[in-house]
Order: sequence, then structure tokens, then C-alpha cells
Amino acid sequence: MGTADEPPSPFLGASETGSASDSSDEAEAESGSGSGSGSESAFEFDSRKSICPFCGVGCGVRHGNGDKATGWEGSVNRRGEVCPKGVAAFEHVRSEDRLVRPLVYESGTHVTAPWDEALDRLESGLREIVDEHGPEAVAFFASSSCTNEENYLVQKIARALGTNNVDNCARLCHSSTVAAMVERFGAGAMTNTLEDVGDADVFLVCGANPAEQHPIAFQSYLAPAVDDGTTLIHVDPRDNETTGEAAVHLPVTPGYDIPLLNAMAKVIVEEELVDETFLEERVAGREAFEAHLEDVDVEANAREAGVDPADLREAARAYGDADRAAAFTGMGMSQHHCGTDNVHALINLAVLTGNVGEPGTGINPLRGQNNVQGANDVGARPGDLPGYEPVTDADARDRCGEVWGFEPPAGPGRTQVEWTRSVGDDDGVRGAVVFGENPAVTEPNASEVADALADLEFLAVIDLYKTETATLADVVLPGSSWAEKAGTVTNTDRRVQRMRPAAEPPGEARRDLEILQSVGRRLTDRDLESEFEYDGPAAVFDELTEVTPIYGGLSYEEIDDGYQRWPFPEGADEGTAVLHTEEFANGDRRTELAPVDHVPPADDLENDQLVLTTGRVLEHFNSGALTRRSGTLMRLRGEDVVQLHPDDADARGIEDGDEVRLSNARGSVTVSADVTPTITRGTVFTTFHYAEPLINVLTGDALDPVAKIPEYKHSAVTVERA
Ligand SMILES: Nc1nc2c(c(=O)[nH]1)N[C@H]1C(S)=C(S)[C@@H](COP(=O)(O)OP(=O)(O)OC[C@H]3O[C@@H](n4cnc5c(=O)[nH]c(N)nc54)[C@H](O)[C@@H]3O)O[C@H]1N2
Ligand SMILES: Nc1nc2c(c(=O)[nH]1)N[C@H]1C(S)=C(S)[C@@H](COP(=O)(O)OP(=O)(O)OC[C@H]3O[C@@H](n4cnc5c(=O)[nH]c(N)nc54)[C@H](O)[C@@H]3O)O[C@H]1N2
Ligand code: SF4
Ligand SMILES: [Mo]
Repeated sequence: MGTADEPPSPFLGASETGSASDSSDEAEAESGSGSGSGSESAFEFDSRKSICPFCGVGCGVRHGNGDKATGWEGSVNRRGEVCPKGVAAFEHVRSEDRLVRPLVYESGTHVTAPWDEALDRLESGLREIVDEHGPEAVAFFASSSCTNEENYLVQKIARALGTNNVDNCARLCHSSTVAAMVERFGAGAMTNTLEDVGDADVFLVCGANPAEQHPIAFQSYLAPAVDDGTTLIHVDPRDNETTGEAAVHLPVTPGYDIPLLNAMAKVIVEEELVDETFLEERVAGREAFEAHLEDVDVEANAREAGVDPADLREAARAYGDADRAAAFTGMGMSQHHCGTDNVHALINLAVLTGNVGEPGTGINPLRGQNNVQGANDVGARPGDLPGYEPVTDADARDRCGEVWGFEPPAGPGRTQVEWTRSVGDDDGVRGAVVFGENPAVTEPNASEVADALADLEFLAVIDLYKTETATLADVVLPGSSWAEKAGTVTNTDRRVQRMRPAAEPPGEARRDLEILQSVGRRLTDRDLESEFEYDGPAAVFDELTEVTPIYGGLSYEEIDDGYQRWPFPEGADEGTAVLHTEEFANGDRRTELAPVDHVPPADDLENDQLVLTTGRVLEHFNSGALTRRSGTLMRLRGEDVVQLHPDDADARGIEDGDEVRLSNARGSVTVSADVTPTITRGTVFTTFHYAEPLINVLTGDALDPVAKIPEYKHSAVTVERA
């Protein structure tokens, strides 16, 4: 786990020494919609309880000793434990790179400007485009790293302007998982909770590495269950920290999960490990599914997927035999141009064996950022209004219209990757607002993305730093970090929790909610201006619970420093833990088994090319915008490497530590070699956490036809010594 000067702590924050503020001054700080006017490098933090800005686990963190964050006994991290990123959560906040004044682009360079001027430019830049080309020529990125209230406002602004062109990085993340789960179960969220999954006898972790990406969920919920006898099966081309706890490891070749999962289904059916009662009472389509399995040859599929047939059978038996088995799914499954089908193949296993609707079972997508679940719940999606109600549903539009004073448009908008590809087309996007995302680093085929963003007639970015994306913007607005805002975030197991500000934004930076209110007032017609008047986040939350059916019954005040979980039936204490118990979320008693066939990866391997798959490490986060600005995390792991199997290295004369060139028709990068048998032969792995080398110049444009998610996990690359 990195080459640390000081080893990463045993996942426990520094002891609780900060003086907790009482709640009387909290109300004042939270309602605050006044702009920060503190001195530029003040960064005086108090120790109000908030939620970690990084992953979807949603640990409670606050300011502690020596400028480190420390855990408090949150609803997830019940002993106050936090991972190394959590401990470093204040370092990027007080980075010297923080934007403290708005920037506007003038005569080939960015210059600082007063807020009014920057907002005037944003208003006129976007209005001109709308006047000339209509609202569909404008698009918005919402932010999974920002609060429910902020995301709710972004989608409301887009819709008030007359477009559904609003999306967030869940498109790049679990959109395929959500598509498959909504189709099968009527809801895309974790079917179970972190508390109850420990009841499982078997964990099937497919294409996820929770030991590094969801560290506290793993350390505090999964690993203890494994210690108590739960069998962990890990399907991953790499042997990583999660594999360390696994009884069975299936090192699948990237892109071959369907053959593997179909073969597991075949073993389960052949060996009569199915749940007859569940199949009879809650499942349709069994005959067609079993007929489809007749053509599946377990040995051939295992070999095609790159795994040992005996290991595959062992995994299938363990999963099929278990009284209760919980499946977890991540980017290794979702980020393929067959991502939706991958997840269908996994759901088939749960349905065949009756592992849905009970504690210790289910299909559990481990969500990405601290609020990716919420950003989607509150409607920052081009096809859905708040609460996943389709924009095409007239009743749903009416319902929103009644609260909003305007009706949202009926036609689905463009997805995140689709719209960057549309720039330059006659009917393409011409102007955009990017709030809390860094697509120049994180979208696939990044050279094309940078060109597209640069070609926009107008681009505004709201961020903490002059990121690679902000560099391409006409206007850059300095927003507030997690430590400077109040609001709610929804974690991976559907808990809505509250963030509280520990400081004022630096310099002239403003709270994000306030910025979005200004943007909303300026971009919409005068008679709608009042739609963006709110007295702080609690007021926005009240409104969003009104139009987001799944958030019905939640109360900002009652969440306090606990949580409320959706769905939240009247009179509930904490909300519904296990979903789909008697019927599925769509109201059906039955779900259908779904035969799926292997879909070959989009890139063909030519000559001696290898498969590049990309992902994450414990110490860094996504585009690295936050973690690259943390001295501690950079000391732990300062640069990217390419993991390469010794046989593949030998064949190319590459030794550990050599500089290696990875290239294909889309681009080329140089990165040093980590020659290791922990990666399966024929596959190489890098992260995408650095702007240099920019790995996404190598990834391709292929999209899943249903969810429009890119294929980050399979690109053909030539690998040679640089
Ligand atoms: N430390 C850290 N934590 C994070 C993040 C971070 O950047 N850093 N990001 C957050 C976000 S936004 C997200 S979405 C989550 C993602 O969390 P994960 O889904 O765990 O993330 P990844 O590392 O992208 O992919 C998981 C695993 O998939 C494997 N894999 C690659 N290709 C395939 C394949 O074809 N099939 C299978 N079965 N496996 C494959 C990789 O080897 C990798 O170990 O993490 C969140 N948490
Ligand atoms: N090759 C490859 N590429 C990938 C992936 C992969 O596995 N492989 N994974 C994909 C996935 S799953 C995801 S989720 C995306 C992530 O893609 P992005 O969302 O683009 O990545 P982040 O680095 O999380 O970007 C967050 C941005 O928001 C800013 N920010 C953070 N907090 C705040 C705040 O409170 N207010 C404001 N205003 N700004 C804030 C940060 O400074 C940063 O610029 O990347 C995708 N790209
Ligand atoms: S596990 Fe996730 S939420 Fe918890 S401290 Fe680590 S990064 Fe933050
Ligand atoms: Mo993600």
C-alpha cells in the first residue's frame, strides 16, 4: 500500500482533541449565504462535524489536531475510523492553488475580475448562444462531489433555461449498473446496507477493489465478516488489496466478465444450486434462460475469460451453495461498452439463487464520490427528473412544474460524453457550465475532449483550482470546498447525512450554493428569478424533498448529525434498509432472468498489443485535483506506474523501473514500469489520477448503447521501452 515514509495509519484518525462547537453557532454558519470575505490564507478551521469529501462510503470527519482531519463516530465509521485520504482532507482545502478571485479570459490569458463582471460575462456568453441556437446548445455538468442542494439547483437551472442537457460523472461510473438494476429491480441503488451485508456467507466482489476504493466499508464491514468465516470471491484481473482477503481469485481478462458469469450460472443450474421457491414466486423467464445456458460450455468460457475452470466451478459452488450471498460490483464491470449487460449477467446469479430481498444478499454497487448517489437522486440526469422520474413522463413534469413555476422540457438531453463529442456539429453544444468536474482529465479520448472544450463558444467552470478544464474556460468562478459548505450528501447505502462548514471560503471565493443561485437568477427569465431565492441549504432541501419522491419524508433538521435513509416510509426511524423484500421497487412481485451474450471489446488487439485497463489507488482520487494538492498523499504515492506481468515485460526487454511508452492510434504516454506477477498476463494497468502523464489520451470513444458509459477498462496499446 504505497511506499510511505510514515506508514498509513491503522485507518484510525488522530484522537479526538478538537473542541467540538456547540450547535448554537451552527445555525448561523449554516444558513450563511453571504460570501466569504476572510483574508486569503486565513484558513482557520473549527471542528464541526462534517462528511468526508472523497468516496461514497460517507465517513464522518472534522478538523482535528495539527491540521489533520479526524474521524468522529459517524453513522458509517462508528468508531471514528478514517482512511489516509480522510486524514488528509484539509490539505487540499488550504492549498496555495486555491482560486480566490474570479478569472476571465482576455487577450489570450486569464485575468482576475470582480464577481459582477465575471457573472455578467457568464450571463451574456450563455444568453447569446440560447438566443441564437436555442437552449439545447447549452449543457451543464453537475458534480458528484457536491451537495444534493447544489446539484438540485444545477438541474433546475438547466431546466428553467429549457434544456435537459444536464449530467454528472455517474455517466462515467455506474450509469450502466443503474440501467441494469432499474430494469430488473426498479431501483439502481445498493439493494442492501453496509450493516447487513456482513450476514452473508459469501461475498462475490466483481470488478471492484473496495480495500482501496472504499477503505472503511472494507475494513469495518467486509473484512470483519471474512475474519468470521464469510468466503470472499474476487473477480479482478489484478491481485490487489481486496484479493488479499479472498478465498478464490478469478483473474478475468478485462472485458470477459459475461463468459465468466454465464459459466457460473451454468454450474449453478447444472448442480441444482438454484433457489426453487424464489424462482417460482418471484422470477419469470426461467425456461428461456435455461435454454440459453444450453450453449454455454463452462470450460470453454472459463478459458475465454482467462481463468482456471476449476476455480470458476469452485466460485460458482460457493456462491450457489451459500445460504446468503452478497454481490458487490464496481468499475471493472460497469466501464465497458457492454457494461449494462455485464451487470445483467451478475444480477442473473443473484436471481437464480434467491439472493435478493434479504439481509446479507443483493447486488451492491459501491458508489464513487461522497455524493454521486445524491447527485443522481435529485435529478442531475439528462433523461430523469428528481427521483428518476423520466422527463418523458407528463405527470412527472407537471409535478415539478407545480413546485417550480415552469415545466421542464420533455425531450431527454445529451449525456456527458455525447455532448462533448457534439461540439462543432450544427446542432451540437456551443456553451457549457462545468461545476465541480474535471473532464479534460477524466473523459475518454482526452485529446479530443480538450479540443472540444476549447472549441466551445463559451465555457464557465466553477471549481476550487485552475484545473486542466478551467484552463480552457472563458470564466472561472472560485467555489467553496467541502470544508466551507453546509448541505446534505447521500452515501453508497442511501444514507442522507449533513455536511457543516468549518471555515469561510478563502479570499473572494463564494459558497457554491450562493454561486448557483446567482447563476440561476441571471440565466432564467425575470419572472423565474424568485425560483432561485433560498434562505440557505435547508430551504433547498425542503423543496427537493417535495419533488423527489424517493426523498419524501426526509427532514434536514431531523437528520442532524445522524442520517436518514431513503426510501423513508412515514413513521420510519432511519429508513428502509433492505430493498425488494416482498416486491421489487417498481411494484412488481417478479423480475425476469435476462440471457446475455458476450460482447467483444471495442478495440481489437493488433500485433503484440496488450490490453490497458485503468483504475485507482488508495492514496489518490479521480483526476487528482484534490489529492495531488496534498503533500502527505503525494509523499505516499507521488507518480503513476504501469503494472506489467514479468512475461510481457521479458518479451519486450522491459525491466522494473524502466520508462515505458504506451501508445495507440489515439495517443501516447510514457510512464515507468512496475513489473509484477500480480497482474494477469496480456493486461497492463495504470491509474488516471495525474494530468501528466494523461492516461485518458489512450482510452476510446466506444459507449455502452444503453447507459452511454465509456470503455475505460479495455484499450488496445502497444507497450515498448521508451
Ligand atoms: N482511493 C480512491 N477511492 C475512490 C476513488 C479514487 O479515485 N481513489 N474514486 C471513487 C469513484 S468515483 C469510484 S467510481 C469508485 C470506483 O471503485 P472501483 O470500482 O473499486 O474502482 P477501479 O479501480 O476503477 O476498478 C476496480 C477494479 O476493477 C478491475 N478491473 C479492471 N478491468 C476489469 C474487468 O474487465 N473485469 C473485472 N471484473 N475487473 C476489472 C481493476 O483491476 C480494479 O481493481 O471509487 C471511489 N473511491
Ligand atoms: N481512464 C479512466 N478514466 C476515468 C475512470 C477510470 O476508471 N479510468 N473513472 C471515471 C469515473 S468513475 C469518474 S467518477 C470520473 C471522475 O471525473 P471528475 O468528476 O471529472 O473527476 P474529479 O477529479 O473527481 O473532479 C472533481 C472536480 O471538482 C472539483 N471540486 C471538488 N470539490 C468541489 C467543491 O466542493 N466545489 C467545487 N466547485 N468544485 C469541487 C475538483 O477540484 C475537481 O476539479 O472519472 C472517470 N474517468
Ligand atoms: S473510506 Fe471514503 S469516506 Fe471514509 S475516510 Fe476514506 S475516503 Fe473518506
Ligand atoms: Mo466514479
